[in-house]
Amino acid sequence: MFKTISMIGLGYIGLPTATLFASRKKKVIGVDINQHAVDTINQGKIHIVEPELDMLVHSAVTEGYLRATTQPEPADAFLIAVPTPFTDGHKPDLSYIEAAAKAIAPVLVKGNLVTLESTSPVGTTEKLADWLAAARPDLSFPQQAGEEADIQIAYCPERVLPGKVVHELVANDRVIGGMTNKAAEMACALYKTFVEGALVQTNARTAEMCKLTENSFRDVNIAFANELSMICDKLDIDVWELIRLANRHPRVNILQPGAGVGGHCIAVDPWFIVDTTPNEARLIRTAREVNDYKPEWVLEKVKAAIADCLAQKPGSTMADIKLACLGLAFKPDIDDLRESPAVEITQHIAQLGCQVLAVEPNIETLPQKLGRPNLVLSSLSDVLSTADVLCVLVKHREFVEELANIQAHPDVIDAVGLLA
Ligand code: SAJ
Repeated sequence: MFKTISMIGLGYIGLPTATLFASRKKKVIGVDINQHAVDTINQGKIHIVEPELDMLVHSAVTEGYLRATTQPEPADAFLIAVPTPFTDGHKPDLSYIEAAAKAIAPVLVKGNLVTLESTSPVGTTEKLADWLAAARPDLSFPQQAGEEADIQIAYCPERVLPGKVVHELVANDRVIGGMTNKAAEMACALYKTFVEGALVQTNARTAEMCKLTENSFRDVNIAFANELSMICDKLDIDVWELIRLANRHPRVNILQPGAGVGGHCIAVDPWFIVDTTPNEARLIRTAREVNDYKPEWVLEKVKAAIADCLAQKPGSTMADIKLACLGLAFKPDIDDLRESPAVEITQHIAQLGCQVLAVEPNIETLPQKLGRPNLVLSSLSDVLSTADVLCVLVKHREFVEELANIQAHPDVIDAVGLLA
């Protein structure tokens, strides 16, 4: 049914998905507005970091199954995996989806399937259908012709973990939300090309809500752990021991407190629910607020430690204090610093005026936004002997391996339970 597949958006989800179709010998046309990404992919290389992906892209391109371009071309199925960020005030920004709809509309033909993969507020698939219908009055769409529509439309969210994308794209179950039954059937047939997990059919609105629910579930549970960490600090109780003990109950499974919630999904998606149903989504909103507050709370701990250092060294100034931040990534063992609470905390510490030594084993140079004279990238061994205070912000493997040495340091703020 699907000889040619077009993927609109070749980012963290679009490129691996396009490549898996190509690896199953489908002709795949990848479309992206980023010329650099298009050129890199056409050379058989990748512009993002994801294990296994480089080899897969290289063979897909050299064998002629995957090709990237900036202009959409006709295909049997179109998948849209473009960003859905939020604007100020936590309002979802659907402009990338709208632009993708306008870009593919001219090349649609009767019999095509369009599936949206981007995490989206409930009702977005219907909006996509409206944008397409407005651009192509000569074709019929599900909101007009239902099962008989010329173009069928479905919502099929991804649920893969960065760092394990290739494996999880193949292995995870997938929710397939059709605007019609026919759309769901067609989308199932499409994803069966490479998905080994179950393909579970529902309607588009439920599938949209399902994606938001999964990430909100995790956010609410992390917020519970973060709130416990702040309560326990007040009560002088070791939260890590507390959670270990509570989790011995057969029906209790508390997640881990940290420096805050980062990444592009869990800290964003719950706002899409809050935005649509602000009066009802009270717990989901509060969880977001608790998690967003956690970096500020860690910063207060750092300020108190610096004040202690200054008190112990009479005559010293802020510029004399050396503070090491262990970890910058948004979670352990990845190099991704975007939307990272550790970066946010490190920036604020640097603004205090002390010398900041950032230790991030997964990067070679500091990103531009961290470029300040009093902030340098250092090695763990250096900071162990030179820093006045260590602040552990991410539980990277390299820090766990050096646990004994970190533990031996006289002044450690541990936001992630490394020492627990
Ligand atoms: N975190 C904690 N404590 C924990 C677990 C996580 O503080 O116990 C923090 C992490 O340090 C990180 C943030 O939460 O800053 C998010 O990390 P994560 O590993 O929970 O999730 P992501 O953002 O890498 O990926 C999530 C996943 N969703 C769920 O687990 C429900 C993934 O399956 C989704 O596909 C992805 O969002 C997405 O694209 O939506």
